[in-house]
Amino acid sequence: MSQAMKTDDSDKLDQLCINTIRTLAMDGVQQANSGHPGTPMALAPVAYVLWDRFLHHNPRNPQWPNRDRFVLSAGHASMLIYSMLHLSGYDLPLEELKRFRQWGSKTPGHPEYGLTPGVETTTGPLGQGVANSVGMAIAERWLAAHFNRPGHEIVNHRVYGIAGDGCMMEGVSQEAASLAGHLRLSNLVWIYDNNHITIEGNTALAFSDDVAARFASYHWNVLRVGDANDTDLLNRALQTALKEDERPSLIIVDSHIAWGAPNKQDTSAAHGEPLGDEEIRLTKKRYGWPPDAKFLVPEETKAYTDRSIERGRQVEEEWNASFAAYKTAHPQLADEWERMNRGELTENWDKNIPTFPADEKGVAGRDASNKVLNAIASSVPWLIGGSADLAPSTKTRMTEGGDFEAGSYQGRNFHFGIREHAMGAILNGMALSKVRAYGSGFLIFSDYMRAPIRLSSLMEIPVMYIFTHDSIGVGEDGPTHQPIEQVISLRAIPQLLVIRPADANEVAEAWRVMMTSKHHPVALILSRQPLPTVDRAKYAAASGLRQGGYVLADSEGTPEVILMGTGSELQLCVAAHEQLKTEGVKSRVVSMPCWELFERQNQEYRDSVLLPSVRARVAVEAGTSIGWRRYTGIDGRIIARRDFGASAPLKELLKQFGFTVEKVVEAARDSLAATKK
Ligand SMILES: Cc1ncc(C[n+]2csc(CCOP(=O)(O)OP(=O)(O)O)c2C)c(N)n1
Repeated sequence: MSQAMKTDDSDKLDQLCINTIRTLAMDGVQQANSGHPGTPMALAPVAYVLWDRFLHHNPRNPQWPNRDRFVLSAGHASMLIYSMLHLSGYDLPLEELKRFRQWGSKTPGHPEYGLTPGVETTTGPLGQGVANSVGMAIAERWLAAHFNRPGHEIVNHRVYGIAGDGCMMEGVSQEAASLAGHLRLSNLVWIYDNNHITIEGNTALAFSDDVAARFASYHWNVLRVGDANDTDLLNRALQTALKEDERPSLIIVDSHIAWGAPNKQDTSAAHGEPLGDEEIRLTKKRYGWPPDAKFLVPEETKAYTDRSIERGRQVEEEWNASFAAYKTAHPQLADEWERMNRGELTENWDKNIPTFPADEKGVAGRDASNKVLNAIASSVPWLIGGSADLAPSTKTRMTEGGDFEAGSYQGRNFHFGIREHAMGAILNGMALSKVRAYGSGFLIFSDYMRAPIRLSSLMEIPVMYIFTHDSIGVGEDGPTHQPIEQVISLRAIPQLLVIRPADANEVAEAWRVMMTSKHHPVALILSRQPLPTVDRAKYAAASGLRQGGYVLADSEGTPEVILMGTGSELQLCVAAHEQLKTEGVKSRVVSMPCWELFERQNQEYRDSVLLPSVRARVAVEAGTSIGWRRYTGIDGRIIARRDFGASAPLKELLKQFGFTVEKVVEAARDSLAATKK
């Protein structure tokens, strides 16, 4: 215990705080009888030095926009952040630490954004947190480039992340680190807890990378601290990282899991199991702690808490003064900043969104989206985004935006490289920093970014995913590129809005929904191929999309059969409706671009669209049939794809797979017959 040798008061206080963090973690996990005590015990000095000497934050206002960000990517070590938050003066009383992992507590098993004040992002799925931190560092660079003016530096924060071996092994951290190094994000510091222990045992079982060499090759500034308990060395390493202005920094810290536990230190048992009462007593004795005291926060640690609160107050006060001066000098920008931070848009932000005229030949979903995107971009400066190397295909480039590149951070078009997983996690970090961020790719590769999409949904943050090439409509590229189960698998994610517009005007409406969504991420599903632009004078307005599903075309009097579809298949329903009309069959066409929005409508509205008395129904979607039964009922018919696609020209595929007007008409007759049995 090197610090035990030191005698001056500040060292004593440091040691006391560090041991408080350790023992709170041990006690919290023991009381819950579940959790991960070892890593908080090992990293207590690291977190303490970082928070006490480096982190600019205000415990009394966790939302202060220019705060430094701290991300515990090793989310299982959550008692570390809960103890730090409590000790640093955040609104997280000791009672909450005692209720670790219990129903309704603010101390869930893994840190959750929006639940615990001071938690910047939800972590637990390893690698996601550090990848989010790259998004936060990117956002900081962009915000600084966009908002700062000479003599007015209102954005200048840093982003710190703590990663374990697990984070380092996960591919997403490597994709994100590669991009961070390329972009020269010197505002980013990762601390790697090099403790050689994971769940199954020593990392030697599965991991022998030279992490330092790997990060050096990613153009990172790599530093080493040989002992996690050496607070002086940690201090120096962090200072060195702050001086670096060309590269992100990685501080590799050698630590011992469950440091100080006589029988559990350096064992995988200490990773994810309570230490046990006896081991806790022995460990506390070693720390010079009263062995039987539980959740002890010594009175003396208040000196640190007070200091942390006071510093936070001061640092925000100074910033508030500089923001006031900024507001006087640059009222327009200050207004933008305030709106953005409140999650609002500019006034008349949608004034340039075009209306598309009826057109049989039509427009591809992706092309219509590009027009709408550019129209919105002209009035919402903090709408920024890009693609995983597919912008020419996804049509997500902002023509006036410029490129976000190393050293040229004002550009609005981002190049994530072919790194879908990291793109998703980076978008989460960007959205958490309040910019309106979008990322695009082929729908088929949404599978690569499913984990971050799930997390943006869990966090209820409005990330925008633009997925094009939405079905077998892709044609010749074949089954590897033809989404089948992707749309339904996205619909399975709670809180995510999945919108598959049927024509250009529905695309425009979808963007309206997407831009005004504050608490839901949106997946916009667009076609590669042209879709006829529906004649809205003849049929209903596209604004019906806001209800998720709406009556597009109707019969006189009660219809006998309801035809419903999304995206490229809606046109089949419209054509079938017209044909049935000539045969004297009364049908209704329902456009169903967003199931989630439809489900949010009241029963009365839903019944007015899908009349309960009409049991003859047909649903058409060029994806899997799963889920449609809910809307068709047992007598309904579903035209969908139950197997993978194939490589052939689109027209041939549609014929082979039964996506034709004739098949829809046939299915309608079939369903009508079924209801009469
Ligand atoms: C993506 C993902 N895969 C698996 C897990 C389950 N898991 C939680 S912690 C852990 C081991 C992590 O080891 P390390 O990062 O070294 O943490 P330490 O043992 O040092 O606490 C695993 C596999 C997870 N949380 N996320």
